[in-house]
Amino acid sequence: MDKVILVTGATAGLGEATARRFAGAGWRVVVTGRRADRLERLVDSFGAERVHAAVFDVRDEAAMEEALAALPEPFRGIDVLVNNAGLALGTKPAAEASLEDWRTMIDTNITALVTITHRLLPVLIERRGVIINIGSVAGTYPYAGGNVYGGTKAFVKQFSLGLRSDLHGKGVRVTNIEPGMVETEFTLVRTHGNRDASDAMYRGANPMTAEDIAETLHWVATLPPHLNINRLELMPVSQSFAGFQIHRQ
Ligand code: NDP
Ligand code: 8X3
Repeated sequence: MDKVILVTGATAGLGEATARRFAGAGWRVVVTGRRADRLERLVDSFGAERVHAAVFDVRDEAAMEEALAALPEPFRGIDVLVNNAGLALGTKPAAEASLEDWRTMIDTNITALVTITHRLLPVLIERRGVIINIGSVAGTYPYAGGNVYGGTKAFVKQFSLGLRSDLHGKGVRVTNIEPGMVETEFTLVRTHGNRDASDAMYRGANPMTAEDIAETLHWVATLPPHLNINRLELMPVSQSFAGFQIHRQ
């Protein structure tokens, strides 16, 4: 297998499960993230000929460029880009939310995502590759406290569709994956490290697993090249929709 996939945010959750799924299927995998020890664990599990660790903060364009320029030759021909690195910070209503948290979400979920996509588009076009962006149900359905997080994921959805238009005729596929609740470190990060709140979120909910999403990504990436999944929304059976809220005088 000479196919290469680059997964941003592969130190935990969806990204780590995706890296394991593809490496296990014989792909070469470039894993990225800030926590080098976790990336090294993936290299140890699958071997340096299969997994390459590129340690950088996605918001640091110079560090990203340095890491990509230093990719060993067998990992340079990227066929699949998974834009997964991202986060939510906080659940407070807009007027009480932290502006710094908002900026961190925008810098990570939007600016970094478009930066690495722009950087890798030439190789993805050359290889008639696949771009898989990790959006969210929060990009379609608003909920209280979702404010900027939902806004960033709405951007990711529309950017994905726009990329499809711009890549018309080039054979590059683009998919926006839009998961609902998946048990990962997502809520721990969102609550700034509140383990009890994170455990409470998932307790008894039978959420999706990171492996569920990794399996879906593997399916999307290995479909016949004439077939494009534009958007794919997934939820655990335990999650559904609620109605509008009405404030009465
Ligand atoms: P995790 O917190 O478990 O993983 C997030 C990953 O993103 C980590 O590998 C982290 O790496 C990486 N990351 C975050 N910020 C940066 C940064 N500045 N630079 C580099 N890497 C970064 O969460 P999930 O796996 O759940 O989240 C993955 C994606 O899935 C996100 O985009 C999230 O919005 C989305 N999503 C999650 C859902 C859920 O319910 N869990 C549902 C819908 C979408 P490190 O900290 O080591 O740098
Ligand atoms: C994560 C899903 O519903 O917590 O994107 O916003 S949700």
